[in-house]
Parts: sequence; structure tokens; C-alpha cells
Amino acid sequence: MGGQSSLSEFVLYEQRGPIAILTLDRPSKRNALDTTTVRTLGAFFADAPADVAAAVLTSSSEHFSAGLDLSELTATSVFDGVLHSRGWHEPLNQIQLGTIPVVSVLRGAVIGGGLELALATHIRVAEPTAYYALPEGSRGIFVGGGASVRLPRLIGVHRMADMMLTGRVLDASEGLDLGISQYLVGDGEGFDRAVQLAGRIAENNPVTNYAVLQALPRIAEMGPQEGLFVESLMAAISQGSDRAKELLEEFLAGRAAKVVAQEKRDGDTVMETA
Ligand code: 1HE
Repeated sequence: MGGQSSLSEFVLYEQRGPIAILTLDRPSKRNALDTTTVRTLGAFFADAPADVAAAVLTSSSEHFSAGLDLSELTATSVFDGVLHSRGWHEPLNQIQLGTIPVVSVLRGAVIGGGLELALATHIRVAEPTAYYALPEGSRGIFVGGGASVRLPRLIGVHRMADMMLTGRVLDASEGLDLGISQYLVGDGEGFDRAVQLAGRIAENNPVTNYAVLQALPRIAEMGPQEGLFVESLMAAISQGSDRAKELLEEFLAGRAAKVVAQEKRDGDTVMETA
């Protein structure tokens, strides 16, 4: 288990059993993300400890992140700008296309690069204070941390265009409706819910988690027939794993969790052991 340590100047780290907890900790700058912080996050997920099965990405203060550390935007050349943006793409890909499912806790500002970081996580749990914006439009720049690829796939090009052209800010409830977050919980409840979800995810067959992170987004980008074929391969690989066989035996012996529709306060349906 161990207590809290630091991965880098603005990233705290703690492991609770199979769950890694990474905390953005730069409250005085509203968790503005400098290059080292973004690289630290990517490097962690590119080479996560073998006993980590799921992760929570949260913040130590009332804001998730105010985005790119604008003091870094003094890039001197066009080429520096390309490299700076690519310097975000790689770490965010390491998160999204890694092997560890990441649950983020969104509250307060989820702005610009902060939103881009959140979009690279797999499950987003928002609190009512969360708000989403892309002020790049007003700052005379364009998104550079993957938003033009990830956000339209969630909310559509037209809504992202609105956010960039008009500075429109989406609130937590709009974010839930549009799929920016999958969960909306009460004030101060985000972290506990994220840990609970991460715990649930950590119990899955690792092959299933791998398939969800690696195969699912690729299949979603394929033509339907190619997707169906890759799906059959992934299905066979997961079914052939020892853990899948154990879980099937448990179910057939009446010892497995049943699917129980349970209306939670915010309408979530969860699996419960009967
Ligand atoms: C920052 C940053 C930052 C705050 N980089 N220093 N993101 C933005 O355009 C959002 C800019 N930030 C804000 O709009 C506001 O700070 C907040 C709405 C998030 C919070 O407001 P507030 O009133 O609580 O705080 P504040 O007084 O504005 O800021 C506190 C300090 O944090 C202040 O520094 P101080 O030394 O004067 O105390 C701010 O300068 C500092 N700060 N946000 C640097 N972002 C891969 S490309 C991605 C491109 C982008 O992300 S563009 C969007 C950038």
C-alpha cells in the first residue's frame, strides 16, 4: 500500500492495493499542465507497476485543470509549436491506449488541455462544479492536445466548433448528457465513486480490460466487416484465458455475480453480487 509520494513536482502518487491514485497538485496555478507533468502522467501509464490494475486521476483542489501552462506558450518557432503539441499527443496516447483503465475525477475547471487530458481517460466522473471549455479560440490558438480528434467523436464537430468559436462553456449536467462524463455525482463524492469504480474494474479479467482499451476503440474506427472479424479474434482470445474459464465455471455453479438492475440516486445501473 504505502503512503503518498511524488511522481514529479505536481503529481502525487499513492497505491491502494491494485489501484494507482495520481493526483494533480498545483493549486496555486489551478493545475495548469506543464510539459513535465504531462510527460510524467504518460510515462507512468507506459510502464505502470505490474500490480496496478486500474487507476484514478484526480486533483488536490477544487479544479481539475486550467489546461496548458500558458507560460510555456512562448515557443519561438512554428516547428517548436509542432513539437510542443506532439509532446502532448504521445503521453495522452500512453494513457488512452495503455493497459490500465483510468477513472478521472472532474471538478471545477476542465479547460483546454485539462479537457484534453480528461478525454484520454476511460471513465470520467464529474461533480456538479465541473465545467468544460476550450478557450483556445479566444487565445488565438488551436487545440493541440488531441481535442480535435477525441472531442468530436464524443460530442460532434458542431458542438466543438461552438465551444471554440464562441467560447461556450458547458456545465456538468450538459457534459453528462453529451458523454463528456459518464457519471455525475454529488459535490465531494467524485473521488470515492472513482475509487469504487476502479476497484470494480480491477476485479475484471485483465484480458477483458486489455480488449476494452486496445481493441474496442480500434474496432470503432474500422469498417463494420473488418470490425466484426477483429471482434471474433478478440472474443476468442479472451474466452481462451484461464480467468474466463474460471468465471464461467463460477457462474454455472451459481457462485457468480448476477446482473441486478439497481437504480442508484443518479440512475446508474451496476452489477451486484446476488
Ligand atoms: C495559469 C493558468 C494556465 C491559471 N496557465 N497559469 N487555459 C486557459 O485559458 C484558462 C486560464 N485560466 C482561467 O481562466 C482561470 O485561471 C480559471 C477559470 C481556471 C480559474 O480562475 P481563478 O480566478 O480561480 O484563478 P486565477 O486568479 O485566474 O489564476 C490563479 C493563478 O493561476 C494565476 O497566477 P498568479 O501567479 O497570478 O496567481 C493564473 O495566472 C494562473 N493560471 N490558469 C498558466 N492555464 C496542448 S494545447 C492546450 C491548449 C490550452 O490548454 S489553452 C487553454 C489554457
